[in-house]
Amino acid sequence: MREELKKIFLPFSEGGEIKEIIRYGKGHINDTYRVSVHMDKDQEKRYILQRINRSIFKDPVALMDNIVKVTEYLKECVEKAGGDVDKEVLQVVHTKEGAHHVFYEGEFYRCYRFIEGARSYEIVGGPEDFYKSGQALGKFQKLLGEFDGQTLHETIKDFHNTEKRFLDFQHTVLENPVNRAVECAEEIEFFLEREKDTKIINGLLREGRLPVRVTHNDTKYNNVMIDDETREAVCLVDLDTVMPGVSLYDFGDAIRSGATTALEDEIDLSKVHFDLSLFEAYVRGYFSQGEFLTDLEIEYLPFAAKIMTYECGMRFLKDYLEGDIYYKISYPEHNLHRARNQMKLVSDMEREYQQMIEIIRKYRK
Ligand code: ADP
Ligand code: GN1
Ligand code: MG
Repeated sequence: MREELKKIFLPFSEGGEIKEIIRYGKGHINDTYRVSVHMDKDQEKRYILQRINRSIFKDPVALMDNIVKVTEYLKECVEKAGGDVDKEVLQVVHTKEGAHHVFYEGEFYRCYRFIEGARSYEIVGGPEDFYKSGQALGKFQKLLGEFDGQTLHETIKDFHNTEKRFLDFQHTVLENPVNRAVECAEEIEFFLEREKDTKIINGLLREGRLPVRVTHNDTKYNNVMIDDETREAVCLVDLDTVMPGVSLYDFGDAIRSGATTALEDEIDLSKVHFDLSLFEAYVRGYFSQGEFLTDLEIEYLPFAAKIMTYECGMRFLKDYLEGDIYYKISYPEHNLHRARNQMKLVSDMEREYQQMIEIIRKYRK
């Protein structure tokens, strides 16, 4: 255990003896650790300690302010409904001085209660699990429908502004900073030739036809905690990007990451397929939470799945073209392989678009 991490954790400590601090989870952005503390009477308490990625999150204090506001609101909702707050809400641990972070040698650290008896997965176990994940997003969006988005800061500007992301991508392609553009000409073309899709959500927003809501913005499947026993999707974690947005982003990213037959970085594309039965299960779960979307939002759900997959693939490719400065990678071509994987899913969705539309029609209230 690194002594430094122990020192960083101490202000959050609620007593007991620190037994272990290990790297935890498979997130691409922050440095996550699980802290185990031995308490009295042989009890163990666990925490998540995270170093916030400062090159991505420029204002960690504002970010934590968002998370505290949203989690306190959700906690109240869970309490009112007689739920289990230790499982169903991400809980921020404050320092003894009441701060929501520790600043140590230029870095920001925060601490959460560890959600026990549940875990997140890199790949969906089956339609029933994904159905429950759809229910969880429906519930999350419905609850946050009552939360005042005006009180939140924009933690990453233009996070799902696909139109803007496309322009940035074009710019990177032209600049070709680390000379990788030639080897990915085909991949680059794939994204460039779909330019018109990148303007659609912004167009609807500009015309005032889509409501701005409070959204999670990073609903990938490994940010959903699944209960070990009941298999309920008990909690959405990773709230760094909670801010005003469009419901379509959250539905779309959940489908992108979950309705697939392989891991996000599977290299063998013959194993990567968009899975319509998982899509259907998610839609069923999502709609089971009642009517919280407008007709136009519902109409655009298939498009949302496609455009969020496209956007994610384009972001991976851009990062590859820039020399891997954003996402954590395990080997040099990791981002390129991730991009190809998302491209395969986009192509599948384009082919199966009509079936997606029919599934939405079948389950909408
Ligand atoms: P990143 O922003 O890097 O993706 P996350 O906040 O998603 O980091 O955390 C990484 C992983 O740690 C998650 O995918 C989840 O499995 C796990 N995790 C996060 N918060 C908790 C928590 N409070 N309790 C238990 N596990 C958690
Ligand atoms: C990142 O933080 P993580 O690993 O849950 C990214 C998402 C991407 C995702 C792709 C803040 O999510 O936007 O869709 O990787 N988060 C941020 O796996 O950029
Ligand atoms: Mg995450």
